[in-house]
Amino acid sequence: MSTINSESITTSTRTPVVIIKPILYGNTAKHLGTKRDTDGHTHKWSVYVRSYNNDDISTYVSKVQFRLHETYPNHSRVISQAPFEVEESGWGEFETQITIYFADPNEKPVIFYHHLKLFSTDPDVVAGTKALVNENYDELIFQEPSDLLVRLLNCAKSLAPPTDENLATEKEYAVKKADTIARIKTARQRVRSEIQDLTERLRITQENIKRIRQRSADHGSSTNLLNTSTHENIKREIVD
Ligand code: SLL
Repeated sequence: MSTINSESITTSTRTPVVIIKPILYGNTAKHLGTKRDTDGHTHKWSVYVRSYNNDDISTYVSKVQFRLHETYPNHSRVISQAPFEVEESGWGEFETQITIYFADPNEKPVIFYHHLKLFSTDPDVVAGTKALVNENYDELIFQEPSDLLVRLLNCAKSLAPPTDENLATEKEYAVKKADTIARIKTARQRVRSEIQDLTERLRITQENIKRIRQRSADHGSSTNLLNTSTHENIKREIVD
């Protein structure tokens, strides 16, 4: 008698669990006004990772490593509690490597890069009256997270009620999202009509070839070889 492993049945028919957490990462920078005599620094800046909707990501993020430029002392900065942010000053822009580690050590850390921007052509930023914000939206996608991680992901509470600034950011990203979707739709439409065009040209060419083959079979010599003028005709018809 054969036995059925009930566990394998449950696993294979279960809907895969996917949890998505939207995040913001980037940097702000402010001109100091002058070049500092002691170290030549011109800007104060901060680089950060936070939740897009102001949730407390520290429930499921154990630490974030920010790899700064090697000109900084201790250039690997590890932050193990919220806010996941490094505040510094400096004189130059560079690529920061950001690694997010999760509360479940079996979950692979996520590594990405951010260009730490200091300079802008906005006159208010140049004058130091407005901070530069160079921020990106992204999503952490957890495929089949462990039960432990699912619990932690689902209990990420809001840090505070949304501020005007949060709401403004959300609106800005909603506009960007709508714009991106519209551009993807236009591009898809263009690709679709190019494919239709090419398919039609292919169909016409195939028909021409078939017609010419047929004609050459009807009029061909007994050896079934095409003479030079037939070759010329074929070429002309395919090009047309
Ligand atoms: C550049 N490739 O040349 C870049 C490097 C490095 C910025 C920029 C160090 C501050 C300090 C600092 O601002 N490094 O520790 O003095 O523009």
